[in-house]
Amino acid sequence: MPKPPTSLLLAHYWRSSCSYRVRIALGYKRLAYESTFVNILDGEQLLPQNTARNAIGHVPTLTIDGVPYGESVAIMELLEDLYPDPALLPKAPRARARVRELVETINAGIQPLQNLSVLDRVGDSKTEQEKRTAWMKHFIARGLKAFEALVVRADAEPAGEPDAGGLAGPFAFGGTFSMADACLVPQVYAARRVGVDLTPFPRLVRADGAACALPFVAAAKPEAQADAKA
Ligand SMILES: N[C@@H](CCC(=O)N[C@@H](CS)C(=O)NCC(=O)O)C(=O)O
Repeated sequence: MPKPPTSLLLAHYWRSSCSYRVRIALGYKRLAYESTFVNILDGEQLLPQNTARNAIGHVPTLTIDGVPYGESVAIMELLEDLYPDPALLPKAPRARARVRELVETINAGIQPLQNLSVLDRVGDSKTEQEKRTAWMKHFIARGLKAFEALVVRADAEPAGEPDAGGLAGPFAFGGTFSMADACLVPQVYAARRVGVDLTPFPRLVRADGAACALPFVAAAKPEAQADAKA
């Protein structure tokens, strides 16, 4: 078992879904960390102190013993490599690919499209909020529909098959919490905020409920963060 790092500093924002993923992963791995907050509504992500650690000007960044790492999935993969137990990914290569497929359905297929810098191109934040919301709802529902289909397909695989999720849940990929859940919970939170109808996605709602009942997931939720606004 590798030694815990001397220091972990997370630059994050309470309502950033990518920050929320990393908070969940850190909690799952039982790693304590310090926080520095970056208010992305005030544009703090573009200030030199943030771009010095995160070249594109995003949150989150995890600084490990003074060395910054950006991109939430790369951060979770790094934590997995450094601290493999408890695991965020299954060991079997094909099951591992299935979890990564779920992760990327959100990370590549939804989240970039709901980003502030993208929404600002869709419509003005003061005068065209409806247009922005409609855009987000469309792309979130499209991605969650795919996520639901992938989870249902994995549930249906006979146990022991390489792609089987096994046990039909309750989590996104079988009976064990994984990186797919660390991505799903923040995405469902964002979906609810913008009013996406989740009734077509019962399996995904069940996985979200199972994950949110875990104490480390509850501790990572936006409202539990020190920079949360009412
Ligand atoms: N792929 C990156 C995306 C990071 C990202 O888009 N962060 C958002 C918050 S979830 C952000 O900083 N947005 C600020 C902006 O769009 O200016 C990751 O997974 O960390």
